[in-house]
Amino acid sequence: MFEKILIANRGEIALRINRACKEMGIATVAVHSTADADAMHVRLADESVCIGPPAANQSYLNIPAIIAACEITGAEAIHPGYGFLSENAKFADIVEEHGLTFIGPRADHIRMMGDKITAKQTVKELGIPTVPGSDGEVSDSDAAKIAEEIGYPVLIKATAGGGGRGMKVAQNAGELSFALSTARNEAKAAFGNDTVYMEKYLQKPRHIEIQILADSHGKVIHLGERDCSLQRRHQKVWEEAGSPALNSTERDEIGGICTKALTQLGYLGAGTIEFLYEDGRFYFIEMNTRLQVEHPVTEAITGLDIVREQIRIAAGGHLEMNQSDVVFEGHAIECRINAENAFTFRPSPGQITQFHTPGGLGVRFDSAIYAGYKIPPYYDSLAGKLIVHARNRNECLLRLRRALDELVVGGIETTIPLFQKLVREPDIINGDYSIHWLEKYLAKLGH
Ligand code: MV4
Repeated sequence: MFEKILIANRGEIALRINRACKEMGIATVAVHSTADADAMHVRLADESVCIGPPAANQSYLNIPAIIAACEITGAEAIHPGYGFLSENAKFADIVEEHGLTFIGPRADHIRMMGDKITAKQTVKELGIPTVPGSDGEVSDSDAAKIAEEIGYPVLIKATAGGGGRGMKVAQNAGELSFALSTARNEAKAAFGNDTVYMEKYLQKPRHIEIQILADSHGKVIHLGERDCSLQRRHQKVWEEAGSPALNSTERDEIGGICTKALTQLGYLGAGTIEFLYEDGRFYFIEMNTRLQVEHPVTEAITGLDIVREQIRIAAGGHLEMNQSDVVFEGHAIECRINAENAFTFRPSPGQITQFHTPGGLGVRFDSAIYAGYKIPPYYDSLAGKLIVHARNRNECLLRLRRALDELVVGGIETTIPLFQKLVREPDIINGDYSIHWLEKYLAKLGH
């Protein structure tokens, strides 16, 4: 096992990784920008190294500085968390070239899943269901013919995309050439690559993703699904495990398809296969080759520590459990407490004047903020995650109401008032929502 790990991240996820390391007897190194000198992740790690000025591209994305921090401190492995360098295949290669271990998938798999056309073709060949569409790249000249074959509405997506950028719907043949050119222009501007592909546009799906763990000895297991349909502008707001829409037969079936596919692929580490789910059918959209923000809801219902498993896998260890040892108990919901206005989502960085976290049975609060801490304006606005677990979904919602009432974050605006309303909405209580529900709801409120 590693003796010392460098955590190449900040905020709540750096604390989450630090906790797993401490429980495994592993020493930790924090890295930080000059804006984060008084951040909690720096205080809790055994050692810390300043790696640059506030701007992320000069600090948390500064590969030479992070490699140098490993060499100075003698850290043997790097956990990248999520965001920043976590899905950067070049970084994973550089880490390994320096004789260090990247705690994550192999660089080739990160690269493969980063290209959405390659990802889709690969998983399709491995038996994962995909959205009907163009077989790979679509040219301006074939587009109309392919669209007629699959039927309108169609969606144009960028191969370098993800997270919704460079995506355009064409409702009919008349809208096709405009959708193609705007998708290409956006993709070129955002990613320097104007390659696009086409899919049938699913009108009212849910977003359901499967959590996978794979060790270096060929064992792959799934930890069930998370329903992340409540999003605004491709930012998840509320996540649940399990999905209110799935039964255990459907869960076992899609989980089995995913584990079989990733076994054949020789995948390593934690991964998430994202699907759209509509009318009882799953359609692959993307695979994430990292630890995800919403991993705690899966931990709550399985009792597993996903970060601990990532570290054990990276050190060459065996997964301790078989699929039959994974038992799903109860229901979990996560609310993302952002430093933002609850209804406009306008960022609200600044000083935390009051802070009180909820507690009690089935309540977890993952956060790096503290009373007196000043949230800097340079990074994302996630200030904390409230995760609630109970024996069933109804009890989970009641517990969530109670926990939200205990939570106090003063001095800045947060998304807490939004969750106070959501837990009282009939559609939410009934689990009756698609990927468009939250934006429609906010529009109805006048935002
Ligand atoms: C789609 C879709 C409908 N049909 N693909 C958005 C981000 C990217 N990961 C995939 N996305 C979508 N792909 C087809 N064929 C609708 C979306 C989509 C979406 C997906 C998940 C969660 C929220 C979303 C919000 C708008 C659109």
